[in-house]
Amino acid sequence: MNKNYKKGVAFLPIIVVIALIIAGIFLFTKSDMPNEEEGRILEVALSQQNNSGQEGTVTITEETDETTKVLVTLSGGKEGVSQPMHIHEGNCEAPGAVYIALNDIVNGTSETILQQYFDSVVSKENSTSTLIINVHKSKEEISNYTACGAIELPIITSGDDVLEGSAVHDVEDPGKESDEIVKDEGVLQEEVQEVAVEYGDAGFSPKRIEITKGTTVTFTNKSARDMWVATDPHPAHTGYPNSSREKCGGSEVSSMFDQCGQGSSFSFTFKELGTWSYHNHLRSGDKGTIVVK
Ligand SMILES: [Cu+2]
Repeated sequence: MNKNYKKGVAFLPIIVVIALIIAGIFLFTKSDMPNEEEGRILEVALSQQNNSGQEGTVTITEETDETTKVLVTLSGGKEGVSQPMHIHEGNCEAPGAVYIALNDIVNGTSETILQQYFDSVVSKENSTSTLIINVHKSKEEISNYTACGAIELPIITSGDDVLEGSAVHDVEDPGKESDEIVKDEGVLQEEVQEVAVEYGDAGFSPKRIEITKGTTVTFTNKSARDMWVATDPHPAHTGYPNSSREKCGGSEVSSMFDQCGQGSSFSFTFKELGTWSYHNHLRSGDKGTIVVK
């Protein structure tokens, strides 16, 4: 019996203990995950901008009928003045494009019922940008911002009704990899469901996968060719609901199963049940199938 072998045996109990601890953490985390029936709530604090003296709270609530309610209270506004507000990409210092328009704030409150899933309100698919909620001074002075707050992901606790956001941006290492991680963690599932599909020289692998609704599939190009993942049929890309190659570059891109251009990876969250065949638009004979159950 050599020395190294003995060493290995001595370490065995330690390895078993570590494995048990990891299993324990996993089980604990799982039982702590929010239940879809519970209805998630995310609160975002609005801080004043440009010395407006306005501050408040946005409460985003997941409703049981697959809609999402956005309730806003804001102090310091002028009576009777309508203040437009939106969810933007970017950050409070440099707001980007408008993502979702909310109803104007009048006399300190605004309520908007959005006909879309909670997840798609608090995070934007296929985007690594953070989202912010922004209040404008008035319709006339739309470029003057008076209050702003960032939507921070992921939602990490579920013990109480109110879930608190926690930014993961500072925790991860900077760089492209971390953007991916942030984006993936931003997908708020009951359980984080992610599946990887590789595109190699022999095509997509695995060629067929079965997933549950809400699963995010990430396609990664490991081939020598370019990859542009798109729903069948080629070249129209109209198979997956709401998809069409003609709509690439438009506002509905995030809900389309179409990469809309070549890239080394593409992540898409499947919310529609069905059997969805797809192809590499740049080599349409390379095909795959995603079954969403
Ligand atoms: Cu195509």
